[in-house]
Amino acid sequence: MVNFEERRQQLDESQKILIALENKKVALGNGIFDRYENPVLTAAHTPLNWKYDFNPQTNPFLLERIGINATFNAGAIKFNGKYMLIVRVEGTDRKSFFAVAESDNGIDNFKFWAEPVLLPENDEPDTNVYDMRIVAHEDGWMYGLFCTERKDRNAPVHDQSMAVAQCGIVRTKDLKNWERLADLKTPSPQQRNVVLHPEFVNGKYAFYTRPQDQFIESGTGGGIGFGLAGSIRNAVIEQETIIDHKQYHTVYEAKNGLGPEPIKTEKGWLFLAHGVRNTAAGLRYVLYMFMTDLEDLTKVIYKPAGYFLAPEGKERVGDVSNVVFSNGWILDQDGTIFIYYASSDTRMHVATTSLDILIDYVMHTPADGLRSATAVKSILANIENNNERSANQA
Ligand code: M1P
Repeated sequence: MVNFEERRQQLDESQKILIALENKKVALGNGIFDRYENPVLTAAHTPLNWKYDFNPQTNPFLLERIGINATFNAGAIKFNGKYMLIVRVEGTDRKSFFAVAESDNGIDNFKFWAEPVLLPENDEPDTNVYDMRIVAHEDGWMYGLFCTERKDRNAPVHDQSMAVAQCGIVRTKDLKNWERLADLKTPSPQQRNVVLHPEFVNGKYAFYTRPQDQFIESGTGGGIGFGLAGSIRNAVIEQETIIDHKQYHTVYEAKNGLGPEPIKTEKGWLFLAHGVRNTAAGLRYVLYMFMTDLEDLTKVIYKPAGYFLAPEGKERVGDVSNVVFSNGWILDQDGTIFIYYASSDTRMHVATTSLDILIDYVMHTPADGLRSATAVKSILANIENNNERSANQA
């Protein structure tokens, strides 16, 4: 017979140890960012109170009654001096929902708030909600843009997987009370990875979109789009302009999508996005960066070749393996940037860097010449520079 109290204490103790774990930088990275030894959030970090009925009468074996499968794709924001993650928590029933977790230093000791977010619904209820980008807009609200997924009404009876993804919008002042606004309307039949620009553009709300023909395949759509809406309560984008296209033989060949909201720098707006390509082993998701003009947000002015961050080691394995995905980062006043990314749709990690380093990275990393020969020429130019420098020093 199970010793109820003993088991409860063991569960409590093991979770306390997990949450208290100190996170250390992995030594000698590529100089562009630092990885950390431990994930910042896993399914095991979710409160035991969500999962266990602690009444010995109704749960004499102290069984887990509600299973949590994964914690990933978190939006991020600094609020009241704390690093807040609005996490996509996924139950064992495949339903995702949002929950807030906070940390004092952004690196470790992330702790979930006592209750998950019960998101208000519109007339047509969401079947699944995920991947919130939380943005402090200059209008004074924090907006959460997320994917709302519902069954495709036109799906034939034999197909139970056809879905329609659209962008849901909520806003809050305290991350506790959420006001649901109308879903975003765009010309595209499918939308995921929609992000609100933090400033007004020509007096309008500006959005980054990702038009797609189908739920998974981008089809004739794809690319990171940009559009304006006069209202945020009933946001309608009449016209989407693609600012960053998917492209043959790149890491964003199959599709791409914006990550968190862009960061304003003196050189331009800095973007973190994900790129997807297909392989014999399935889709591979990596992160890449680019910068747009300060005045013309649709004009990409710098774009380093290839990926910025790709799944490594244990990150490569999970529910959807070979995936990294980021929809949250935080810029501190001292210029430190905390990049929150999920690996393989399973757990959350942090990488740290600085604004100066990322600006240097986007401006001075060679662009993709789109051919093997141009890749070799970049290396040869680098060797020549190094040789010249060595010769001058001799
Ligand atoms: O499974 C990888 C990712 O797939 C989707 O991203 P995208 O719309 O760019 O293909 C999303 O479902 C995302 O949540 C998930 O991490």
